[in-house]
Amino acid sequence: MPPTHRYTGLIDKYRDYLPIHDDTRIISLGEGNTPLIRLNNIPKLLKKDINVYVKYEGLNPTCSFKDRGMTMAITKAVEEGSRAVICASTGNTSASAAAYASRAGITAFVIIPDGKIALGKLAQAMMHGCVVMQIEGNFDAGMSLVKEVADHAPVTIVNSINPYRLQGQKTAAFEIIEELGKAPDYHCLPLGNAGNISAYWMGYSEFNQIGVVNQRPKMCAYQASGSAPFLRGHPVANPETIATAIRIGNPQSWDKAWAAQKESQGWFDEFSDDEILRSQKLLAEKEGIFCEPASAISIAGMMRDVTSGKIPEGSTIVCTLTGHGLKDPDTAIKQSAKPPLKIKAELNDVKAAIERNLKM
Ligand code: AN7
Repeated sequence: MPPTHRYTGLIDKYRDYLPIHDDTRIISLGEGNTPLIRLNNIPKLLKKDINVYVKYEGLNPTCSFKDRGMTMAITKAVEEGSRAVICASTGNTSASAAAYASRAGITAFVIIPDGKIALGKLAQAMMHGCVVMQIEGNFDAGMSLVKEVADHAPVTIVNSINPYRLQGQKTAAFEIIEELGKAPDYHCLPLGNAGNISAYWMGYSEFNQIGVVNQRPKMCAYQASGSAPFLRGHPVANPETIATAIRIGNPQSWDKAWAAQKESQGWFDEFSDDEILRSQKLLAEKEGIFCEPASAISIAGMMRDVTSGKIPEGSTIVCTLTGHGLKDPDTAIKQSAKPPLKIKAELNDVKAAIERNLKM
């Protein structure tokens, strides 16, 4: 059999739309090309005639959407001769930076908040052998340190203030348009440091501008109530939420996110930790899709806005699931309604357990 087409990552696929030279050495782990899965059971529960898809970004190489931006940021850092990169992170950026830096053969320094990072993300950063600096402070403190130190040390910042990050991340919008044959009517996503909403808006706008589509979605972005600077209208000093990925009080892409919301005529909203966890569980139980708590806020948002009619019936909606559920096993296990059944290793006990627990 002749070899069929081998997917080699988003830079290779979308090089015509990215600031890449023909001879650029691409640092890739095959990121992008993630599934767009149609939800079946949750729309039925809502009793609404809607087309909802999830963009399952947890299936990227390091299990979050950050890989889309990181392949670009590390590729360009290497091209520009950089030997080291640095980022502040609530977890996923550090996991991705660590992996792509390893791939490139350069050093990654990551600054993470003390004790507030999900276990899977810490495992990734440690496993890839980057230099992990855990600070007595939150993400925002880490972010200011990174911006300061980059003026004094030979390191390239790979947070989303690095413009190549957003360039890579905009390709998620391209993929969605290609799969749907149009832009969705609404795009729901979590909002933290505000890089992703800015990148999606850029991607949708570019394909709209060159005439691939003639419409752009309303951008609907959601924050955790304890960490909701866009709802308060100003930075929040001590952000708190169980969704540690979006525990960010001073978002770096503040103006870009407001522009996306205004130009798209979308909106921001907020959810309690309980609501976030309930939507995470619902998605896992009803659709078989496991995302991390921060990602589930896009489901919470979609459900609230569909139920209220703010998103009308007949709409096509895409929710981005930014990270995989296995990133944060502690939170998943703690909130599971059913702990494992403790039973004897005997046929009758297993049979009885099956009969008691069959779904009707
Ligand atoms: C799963 O890793 O900021 O609004 O340092 O990990 O683009 O920041 C993570 C953010 C949503 C928010 N969902 O996206 C980091 C970091 C997940 C995330 C967001 C993040 P942005």
